[in-house]
Amino acid sequence: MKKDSRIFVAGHRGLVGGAIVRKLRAEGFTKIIVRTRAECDLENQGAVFKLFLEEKPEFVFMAAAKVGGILANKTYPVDFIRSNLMVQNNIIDASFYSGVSKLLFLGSSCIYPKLCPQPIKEEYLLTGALEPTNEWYAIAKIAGIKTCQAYQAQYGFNAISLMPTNLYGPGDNFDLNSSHVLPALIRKFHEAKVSGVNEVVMWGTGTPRREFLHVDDLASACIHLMETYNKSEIVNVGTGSDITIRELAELIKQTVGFQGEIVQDLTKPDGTMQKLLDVQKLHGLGWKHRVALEEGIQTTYDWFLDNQSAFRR
Ligand code: GFB
Repeated sequence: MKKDSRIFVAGHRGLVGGAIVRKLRAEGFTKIIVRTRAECDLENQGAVFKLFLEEKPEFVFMAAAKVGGILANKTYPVDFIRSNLMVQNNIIDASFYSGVSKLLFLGSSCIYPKLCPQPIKEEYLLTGALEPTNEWYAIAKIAGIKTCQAYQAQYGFNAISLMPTNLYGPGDNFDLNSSHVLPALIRKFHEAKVSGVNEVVMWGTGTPRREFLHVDDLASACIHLMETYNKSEIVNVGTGSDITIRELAELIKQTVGFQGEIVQDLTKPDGTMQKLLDVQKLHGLGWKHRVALEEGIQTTYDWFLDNQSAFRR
């Protein structure tokens, strides 16, 4: 990419898209194309093709997706499979037909089998059954990977696919029903602290393990691999270490300064017990994460405090 390359970031208002735009601007890229949902409904094929033919982007970061935590995925399977299939097909097709030089597609660690050796290597994809709570999203993302690989095989279109682990950071979703665990617990501990409530509810047993990558690190990896990686095989993007949900809750409790008790809601699903990514391939491509979890939780809490009016119930 040149500093004046035309770069489209799909999903720029989301956690990932926002971080990619911030990073591109910080690195001096000057022609970053973005569109709100009102300006271009990415589920509408005609609108997406019109945008691509008018704007002629050279590079595309595909950070637009219908995302959510375990409860949202379990509750709205139609939304997760249908919207993601429509959006990614429109963007991948329009990228190829409008002459984009390179597309970066973002999947997720949930594409891997529920039960597979840990840490998870890229070649474990499609070797076993998926985690039921998010198989709809996972199938959509696997279809996106395969579509990129098909365009590369049949037409030589330069489309690469990255598989990030669980993400967090500024711009995250803090809605308690649809969010992921880390932002949800930040909000729960903070609201309990300020309201004097003595208990915070943690979903499930707290025994599942999760790996957490700060979204600014992911943005850095996306730009690095957009510049350097040109194969269709998928690449995991993570930190290579994980903790239990209970340990995460204790970490967030300490960061927020909550003094009360953590109680379990066993009516909520645990989901997969572990999904630690093997990051040897990523490290071999010259990139490693920088933000430590403790530091990332603190800066994310700081961001939440500065923006919490947006999340008031
Ligand atoms: O982050 P999370 O919603 O998604 O849940 P997944 C992770 C773990 O945290 C589960 C527990 O075991 C939850 O039961 N947990 C504890 C909580 N308290 C809470 C809480 O207050 N809120 C939430 N949300 N969880 C997602 C997939 O799975 O991973 C997505 O559903 C995506 O599709 C994402 O792939 C990366 O990590 O289980």
